[in-house]
Amino acid sequence: MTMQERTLAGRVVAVTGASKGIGWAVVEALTARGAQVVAGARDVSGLSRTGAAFYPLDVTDEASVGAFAEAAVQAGVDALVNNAGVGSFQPVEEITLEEYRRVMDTNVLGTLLVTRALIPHFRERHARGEGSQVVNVTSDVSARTFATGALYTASKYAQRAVTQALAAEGQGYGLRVTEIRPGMVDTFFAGSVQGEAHKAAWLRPADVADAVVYALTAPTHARVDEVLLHPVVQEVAF
Ligand code: NJP
Repeated sequence: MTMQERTLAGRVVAVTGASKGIGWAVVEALTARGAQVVAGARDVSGLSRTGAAFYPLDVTDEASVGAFAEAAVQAGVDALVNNAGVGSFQPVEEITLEEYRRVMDTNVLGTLLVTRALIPHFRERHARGEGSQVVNVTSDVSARTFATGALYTASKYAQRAVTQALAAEGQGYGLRVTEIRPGMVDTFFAGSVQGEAHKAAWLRPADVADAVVYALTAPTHARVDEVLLHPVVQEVAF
């Protein structure tokens, strides 16, 4: 099956961090293949795309997550893409409490809150004989670390742990869980600007979106547990 043949017609997918970078590319890729997308980010002003409905969402805020989940359930969501995330890089001695909370709350608590809010719905789907999917965009560094990476990789190791535990639990209620681990991607990540010259050889957001499409269109007897992808200019590491 080529990527073009991987249709998502009839599918309803909730995407977090959907306003730019990888999340926006996921919205484009999913709607292009016929999915209905429930898209959330803190600032969704001015965003529109045929097939997508945009909602203000702060994944660190339980009430905001509740409203987003309600919209997703109303739409008949069958898959969730936890993509919202922030990057932050500094030596251990410079990590502030405020920055710790911002990064851990967004990357770990955010994943937990949005997922938790949809599990009752996914269980109901299972009771009706329908499966569901969760795709978590973590990082190539969700299982290795480096100098200045303490805070970010702590959050991504934790997000990977949540992903793997969810996969084990979800097997009991028809949930297939995928971890997407991208290396360097040209986005607005960690305060950078998309399109900067030094990122020309990095992955494009669409490359990561293709991996999300791959996971979501896998045949129902197959579970894509993990996808690790890097630009060829990045060192080989696992
Ligand atoms: O970053 P960026 P990416 N609640 O900054 C949203 C991982 N990753 O696309 O809320 C809800 O262009 C934000 O919107 P807004 C990374 O860890 C990347 O690169 O309005 N949404 C925007 O839509 C992350 O998990 C690289 O500010 C929140 C989006 O998230 C994922 O890829 C490498 C939010 C961020 O767009 C997407 O990041 C890697 C909140 N509280 C892993 N806070 C890379 N780019 O190189 C932020 O290994 N957002």
